[in-house]
Amino acid sequence: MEISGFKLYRYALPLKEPLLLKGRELHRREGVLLKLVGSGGSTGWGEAAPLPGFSRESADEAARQLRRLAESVVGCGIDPAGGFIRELDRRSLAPSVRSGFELAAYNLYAAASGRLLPEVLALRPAMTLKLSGLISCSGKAAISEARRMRSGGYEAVKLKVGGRSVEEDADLVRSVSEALGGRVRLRLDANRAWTFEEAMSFAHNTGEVDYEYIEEPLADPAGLPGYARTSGVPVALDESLAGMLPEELDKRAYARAAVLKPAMLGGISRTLRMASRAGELGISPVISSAYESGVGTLGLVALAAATGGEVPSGLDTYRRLAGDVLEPRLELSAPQVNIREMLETRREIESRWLAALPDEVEA
Ligand code: OSB
Ligand code: MG
Repeated sequence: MEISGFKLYRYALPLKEPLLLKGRELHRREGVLLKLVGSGGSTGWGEAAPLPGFSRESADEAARQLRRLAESVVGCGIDPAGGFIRELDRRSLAPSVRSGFELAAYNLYAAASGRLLPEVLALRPAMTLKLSGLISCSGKAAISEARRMRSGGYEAVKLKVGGRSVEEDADLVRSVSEALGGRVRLRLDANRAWTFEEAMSFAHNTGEVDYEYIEEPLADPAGLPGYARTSGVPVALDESLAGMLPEELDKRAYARAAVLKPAMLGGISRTLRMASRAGELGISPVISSAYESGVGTLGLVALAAATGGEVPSGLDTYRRLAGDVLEPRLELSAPQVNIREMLETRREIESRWLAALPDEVEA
């Protein structure tokens, strides 16, 4: 069986509230969907959704690259291990494009071989998945979110810091930690907001708070090993992993966790290699989302299943979408997911949010 055709769509999804990302406000989530069609009639969907403030490529650029790539694989065999995933290494593709294409290709292969996506990604994928909750607000709202997640049974909750003064952040971390009540692991994410001195001051101000790790505390990541050593704070890598080869993780064994986002790393195969290298080094691999639609999020569910499902994955960005391209929407509002049930649910692509990109028009 071979790839016999493809179709590209742009989507724009409404958000429950505007997203604040590295100082910009995002009012709609935009991206590109790719549908690959196999000669036997199977289809595979993928999503390229560069995130403003995090990705270098625009959605327009992603659509252009995705079209060129899809055109070049028409007529090729559909087994991803059979060549064309490796072939992708020879092209310079934006990470979200490679990610979206690989997802469509693996989905097509899974559909044509009558298997679920996690089953083509791993020999023995997990069939239940743990999720972490995400708190991106402040003050009373953050405390009540923390209480809700605690009583909902979450094992891990992530709180965004770095957007306030260091003292305010430390106060918020303390009160969220109290609201979580000791049994829920607290993860923090500063998104490179601090100087070394600010990060040290944060460490001193939260000395008595027990948290699992803090992602990317430093504006200058060169200081991370020194910071981890002198402060004793458990550090996780996220932005630092963009463009990194799995072998390069070896020099970063000081890290407690690696936050793995295929849209930033460049796809499923790289994310799988990164996760297994991290595991070998004692770095906890955390599959995480970046406000993907349901199509991309299902890919993340499959990846998390393929990498074990035990480390709570950060997929709570899905909750921020007020509409989705999948109908029915994914059910991700509990701390545990039954993967088989989720993946075997029949879903349609909701055309309301889509615009087809006609072949003759440059995207
Ligand atoms: O820094 O981890 C980040 C989402 C989009 C872009 C960057 C980040 C995120 C998240 C994902 O926080 C949610 C999670 O990790 O739980
Ligand atoms: Mg992060």
